[in-house]
Amino acid sequence: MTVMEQRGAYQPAPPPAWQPRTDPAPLLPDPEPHRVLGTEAAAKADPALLRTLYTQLVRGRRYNAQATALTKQGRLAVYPSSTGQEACEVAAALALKEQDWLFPSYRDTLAAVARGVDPVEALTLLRGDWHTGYDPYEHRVAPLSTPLATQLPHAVGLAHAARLKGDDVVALAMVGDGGTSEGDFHEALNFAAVWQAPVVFLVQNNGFAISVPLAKQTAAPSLAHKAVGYGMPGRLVDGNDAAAVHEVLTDAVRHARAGGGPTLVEAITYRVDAHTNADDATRYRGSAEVDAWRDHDPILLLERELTERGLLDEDGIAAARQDAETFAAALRERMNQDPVLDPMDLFAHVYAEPTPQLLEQRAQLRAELEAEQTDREGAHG
Ligand SMILES: Cc1ncc(C[n+]2csc(CCOP(=O)(O)OP(=O)(O)O)c2C)c(N)n1
Ligand SMILES: [Mg+2]
Repeated sequence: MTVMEQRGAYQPAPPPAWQPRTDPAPLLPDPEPHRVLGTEAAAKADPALLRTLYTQLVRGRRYNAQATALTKQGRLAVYPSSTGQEACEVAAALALKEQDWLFPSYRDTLAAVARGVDPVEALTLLRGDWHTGYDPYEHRVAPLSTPLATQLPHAVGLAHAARLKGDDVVALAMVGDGGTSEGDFHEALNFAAVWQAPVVFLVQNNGFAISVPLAKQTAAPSLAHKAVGYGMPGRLVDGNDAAAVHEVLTDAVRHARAGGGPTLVEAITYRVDAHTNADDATRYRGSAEVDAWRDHDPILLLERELTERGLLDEDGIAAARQDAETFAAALRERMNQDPVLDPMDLFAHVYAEPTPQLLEQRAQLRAELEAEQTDREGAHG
């Protein structure tokens, strides 16, 4: 059969199924990162919220410094600091309601703490003691995820399931700029948009994935633009402007809660410290860049706004610092106590039904521990 003999009228355009299904224009991120502090919009911001953000940011900065110091004292194995990123960390926690879920990455201990997780329990993983030292259900904070982006499909699954059950739950999942190159990022965003799951993705674009700068990570116009390809809105926000991050995340959470589906938020921020205490950032970036970001520091921005509006004075600043010192001192004291660990716990919570190999190894370890105990008693007796 020739083309001329085929039945039907000739249609140069493909049938409707091939037409774009969504107008991409409303999904596109704003051309410039959204800002509140230092703009006219700040006058509308709630003073109580700004004060809370300020206190939490000051405390968060001190928490980061204390945790980093604990690595040097051998009390923590490793700490990925969020110094410079405290606005994102705190705003993420405050944007959620009690019944919602937070899905943090390894850098987001502070977000977990700002949501109420015990600061020592939040560091258990980084101490090398337990995989997750806190009960994820208590404050609805999923385990800090070290494998990049794996927390994102988990967040989508939880949010989708909650929606099917009719529960009023939104999941907020945090990921780094490097994490957006992972397959899990793609799968999570695709499922979230197709299912219209109540999820908010917060990408903290802190400029680096260890030593890899953003320019080598992606050729996308921005990370927020990636949202459009999946059919969800992308938002771009100044990640060091705590009021702006809080506003954008609160809007996205509200949108998700109302059945409007997921949003991808890219917060432009900067990792002031090295990747972790084990990394030397001077090998791949200059101090001028770091200094430029220090001038756009999240605490500085908030302090300037609050003092200019007469909402904060020297006493207020001193009180916030004192609160942070008290918090850090309590953390330090508790972290300086040796944890009581039972080696037999190695075999707990791995499988619901332990494998024969695990049972054998468990018996072997128990026998060794008992032999050691007998030796010790013999030596003392
Ligand atoms: C699946 C996976 N691949 C590689 C790594 C090793 N790794 C740990 S952190 C990191 C960089 C991640 O950068 P980014 O997502 O920007 O987060 P940031 O550390 O800047 O917060 C890499 C590649 C990992 N943890 N998981
Ligand atoms: Mg990064």
